[in-house]
Amino acid sequence: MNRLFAAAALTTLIAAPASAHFQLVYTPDPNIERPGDVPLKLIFWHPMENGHAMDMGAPEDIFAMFKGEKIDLTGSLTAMTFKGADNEAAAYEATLPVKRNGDYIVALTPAPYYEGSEDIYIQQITKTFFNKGGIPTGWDEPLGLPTEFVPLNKPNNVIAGSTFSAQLLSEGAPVAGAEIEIEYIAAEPDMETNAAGEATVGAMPGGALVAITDENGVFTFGVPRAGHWGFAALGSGPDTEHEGKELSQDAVIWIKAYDLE
Ligand SMILES: [Cu+2]
Repeated sequence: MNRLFAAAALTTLIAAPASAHFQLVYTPDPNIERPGDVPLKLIFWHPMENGHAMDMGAPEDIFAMFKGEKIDLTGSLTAMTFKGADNEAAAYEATLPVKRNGDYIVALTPAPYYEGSEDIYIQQITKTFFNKGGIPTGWDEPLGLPTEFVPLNKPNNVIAGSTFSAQLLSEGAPVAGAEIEIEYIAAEPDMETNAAGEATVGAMPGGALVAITDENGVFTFGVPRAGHWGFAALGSGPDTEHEGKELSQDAVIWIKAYDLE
């Protein structure tokens, strides 16, 4: 709660955006038909308002889980510059090699980011789901991350207008009563230019969208629109300190919703 209030208070002072930081692991379509290398854009941004982008440090880890087999993606990391609507920021690219049918669950552990306005570090451990051939193979299994969301609906093809539920875990245990921030990628990044595209929606009045997990650590959100939706739990991870300062170790999950046509 503190961070939401802090963000709102800051807004009145410097007219900074009130919505949330979100770590992206982005590619336009998570549903893959042919084998090949899938480019991923790792961007730390305010995607719902097409707002300020933050400089990422070199990620601590990135891997994909495929049928219980861990594929190290750190060797594919390449620095790039993301051009947001307001500013440019250090970001990264990675490559996901997709060969066989099934779920490829990518987990990114970024370097802790120092947020000067709050005098804290933020580390958003982020899961994004890819699938080849429409064959489900483990999207509903936890990866054993320090904190993570485990989806209760298949995350790579949610129908716009339906609901999405997930369970929040910290060290494998459900987290009840956690605040979940909800975000939409308003201006999808261009894969060639690494620039934010045209915004399709504006920022919401009233600041960040928020849900609360129930006693089993589960939240549900009615997904109103096709596109990329992200969910973040602030401070749900076990690590609370980095370089002598407070660390918010967050869980982030991304899903892709489609219109039923
Ligand atoms: Cu922010």
